[in-house]
Amino acid sequence: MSRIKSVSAIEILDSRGRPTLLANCELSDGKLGRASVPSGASTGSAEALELRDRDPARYAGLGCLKAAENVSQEINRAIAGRDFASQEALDRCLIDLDGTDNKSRLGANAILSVSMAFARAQAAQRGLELHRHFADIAGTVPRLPKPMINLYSGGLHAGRQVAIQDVQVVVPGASTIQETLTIVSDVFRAAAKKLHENYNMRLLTADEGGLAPPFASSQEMFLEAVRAIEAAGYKPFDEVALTVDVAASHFFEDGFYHLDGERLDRMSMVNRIDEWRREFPIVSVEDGMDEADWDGWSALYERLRGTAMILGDDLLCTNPLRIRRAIDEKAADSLLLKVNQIGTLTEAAQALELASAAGWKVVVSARSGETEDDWLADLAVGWAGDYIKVGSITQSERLAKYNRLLQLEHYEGLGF
Ligand code: 2PG
Ligand code: MG
Repeated sequence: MSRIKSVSAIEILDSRGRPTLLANCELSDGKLGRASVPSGASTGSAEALELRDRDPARYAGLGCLKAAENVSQEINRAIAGRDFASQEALDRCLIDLDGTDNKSRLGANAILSVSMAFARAQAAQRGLELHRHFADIAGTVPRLPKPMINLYSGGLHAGRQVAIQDVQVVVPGASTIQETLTIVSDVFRAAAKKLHENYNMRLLTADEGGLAPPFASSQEMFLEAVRAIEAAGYKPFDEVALTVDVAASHFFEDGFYHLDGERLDRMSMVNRIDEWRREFPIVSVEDGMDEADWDGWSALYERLRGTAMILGDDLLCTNPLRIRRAIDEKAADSLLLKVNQIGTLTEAAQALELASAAGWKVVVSARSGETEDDWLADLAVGWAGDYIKVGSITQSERLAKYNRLLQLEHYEGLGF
């Protein structure tokens, strides 16, 4: 039993300089939990609602004062002085208090900040490292996830210089996080050097720390990624492979995929992704199709299954109902898990359970707007994610997570 003494929240800034929330949860025995919440840019339309002030006089309307007040006032009044036997008991109470389907009254940012701060406070009360507490919440056995690390960015994360959003690298054969980061750093340096040679650019990075030179096309982005892997001395596919977040919802309009100046119908888009997969060492395709193009997703699944992960982000929004549908319709075979898409740890754990029971792979993911908080690393480890997706290795809000993985590897003796 954990009795809550009080909860409160303040507005802080994320890695894009936009407001987000930091919540504080104090238990009656004096144990404290503090957590901040991330924020996306290429959001799915089925995501829980992030409450913003919409006051144009502050942060162009993106302020979070109202959400902070909801935590410190209404949520605090509802839960202070009460005992909660579990994370689920607390989260159910928050969901009921909000009373909407998409957490739009109190705000998913407000609700998640409390859900996460309470988890930290409970972990402190139990004297457990956070990842162990997360594992107990979901009934999982902790294990290190393989990092999926951002190399190049386009789409909404880099001014749309090409249509697709992220090309990432994975190191299939690495046996530790340390080895993974060493190899990825070699590839990143080789890519940065080429960027200077080919585009006469210095190292400017996109929202998640990826490189974002003015590629002529998405195709060129893949080609340059392969060249960077080779220039760093590694064998594409076997030693360093690619994953892509196509984020197709963000260039789908009027029934067509507007890809780098082309206008593709559903099957042409499926064909194009398949061509990329044949030509380049791509082992995972995220959001290959628009979030509402369920038939397109099923067609992509038919085409790619067994050759690359068919990973749903905007399609699924970490929402158990949408995941159920995707399992039934054979629309995907992997879940991108982002807790703030659904708004509580309990619902995210349900999403995890559903996906795992269907034999899916799970990628625990950060958002493009992050803070220095590192709970995501503990979550990916505690919930035994197959992969963790945090962005590049160049910005501290990303490195906080990679560095936490290194700590868990070294001090907790955890492995893949
Ligand atoms: C995504 C994420 C992270 P955002 O699309 O997978 O890369 O982006 O947080 O902007 O939704
Ligand atoms: Mg995505």
